[in-house]
Amino acid sequence: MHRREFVAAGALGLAATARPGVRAFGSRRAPRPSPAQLAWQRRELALFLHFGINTFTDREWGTGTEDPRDFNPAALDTRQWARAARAGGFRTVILTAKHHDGFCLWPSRLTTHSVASSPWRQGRGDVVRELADAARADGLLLGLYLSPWDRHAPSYGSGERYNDFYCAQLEELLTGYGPVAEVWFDGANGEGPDGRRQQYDWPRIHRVVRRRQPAALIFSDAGPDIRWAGNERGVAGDPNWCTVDPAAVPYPGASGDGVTDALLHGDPEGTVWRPAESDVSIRPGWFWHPAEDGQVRSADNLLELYLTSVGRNSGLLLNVPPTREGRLHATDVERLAEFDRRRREVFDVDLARGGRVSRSSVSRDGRTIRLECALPRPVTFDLVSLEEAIALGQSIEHYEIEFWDGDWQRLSRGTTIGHRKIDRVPAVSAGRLRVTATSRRGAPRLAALTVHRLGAAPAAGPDGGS
Ligand code: FUL
Repeated sequence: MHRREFVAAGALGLAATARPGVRAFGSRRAPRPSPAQLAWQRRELALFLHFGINTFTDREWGTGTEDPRDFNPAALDTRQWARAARAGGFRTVILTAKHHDGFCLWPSRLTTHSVASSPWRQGRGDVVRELADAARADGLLLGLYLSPWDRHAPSYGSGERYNDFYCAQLEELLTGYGPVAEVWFDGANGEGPDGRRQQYDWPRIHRVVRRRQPAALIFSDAGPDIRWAGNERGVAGDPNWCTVDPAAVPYPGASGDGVTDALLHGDPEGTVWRPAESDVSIRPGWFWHPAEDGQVRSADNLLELYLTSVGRNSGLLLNVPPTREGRLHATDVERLAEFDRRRREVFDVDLARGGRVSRSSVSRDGRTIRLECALPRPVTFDLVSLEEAIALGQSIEHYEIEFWDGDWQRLSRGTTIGHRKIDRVPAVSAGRLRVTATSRRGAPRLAALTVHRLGAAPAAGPDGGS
């Protein structure tokens, strides 16, 4: 079904039958995305780049005692990273400016534990600068991850003193490199040199971002703008609401009853708009390890991740770690391009294109809409994708899709939709489809129904092989 026709027909159907007295959103205004959050969700894909001293020591978490002289990516080429990201269909690149080991990929004035103490470019290099330039040249947005846990900083665990240091580093990053679209925080919180745990001053940290980069979105378990999806497997919850109860995950790294569920599913009654981002690596580790060169996810496996993240109303943040040379590995680059080709093959072809809404009805209470769609010819498909017009909020809480086979047969049903909900269904041939959507919060705002052919089920193993 062509998106424009569907929106028009759906909207017409609703307008014609809207009943007086049906309040659009109950008694309070439902949370809606900011324009930046909406644009973020429509971009769908971001590329994560874990790169740093760990790349050279073959570790996942450095200790903070590493020698900066180990950092020497002889062939560093951020243009190659950007090209690979673009070729994969990614719109944003997010770099680990500093990971838990405290080594800075930019020459921070606040520490000597940085690229400035390395032999790379005779100590005059700046990976953040090179990536910012490459991203701009290729029309990509830039995101930065600044680990709050710093195993090198002597002040870590001291409270205010470390917060001063951390906020000053954040200022450097947010003032020196042009626009930053996403600032990525995790809640990692280890022990400082004297065994003390650092109390992060999150309100202050957020104020730095708001002041220096008012257009940037802040990611963490606890948002405030984008929330963690609750696991690092690329599998968002179902249902997955963009709305949350902010008290359910009060700060990044919070644990306890209900936190994972709150991250996975959001909350239909939530008072804050905070869509989920699924971070997952193309390899077993986040950083590059030569031993994992044979364990890069296949394109089909990446497509599977797309279905379980974007197809469940989440963003997909896929990590592709640069090698010791400072380039993305040829295998990873090839998989990204192949992923793009497969994704387009499946999703650029809407088999319902040219279809029209032949009948539409709205229930007496205005909460349920039913649309019957006639396709130009019977088609065979095994994926159904629904989109909700979320600019006004996410409100659909039940849907059902049926196809005509002498009578109406259920194909799929589910709860919430959001930006996008993709359901894998048994392959069927049909020329007529029917979708019913219900919302307790006012007229359901379906934006699109498209159908696609995936073919053979993608492999599910992390290496794409099993
Ligand atoms: C976590 C870190 O501990 C991992 O090393 C990785 O960076 C992941 C994306 O976030 O908090």
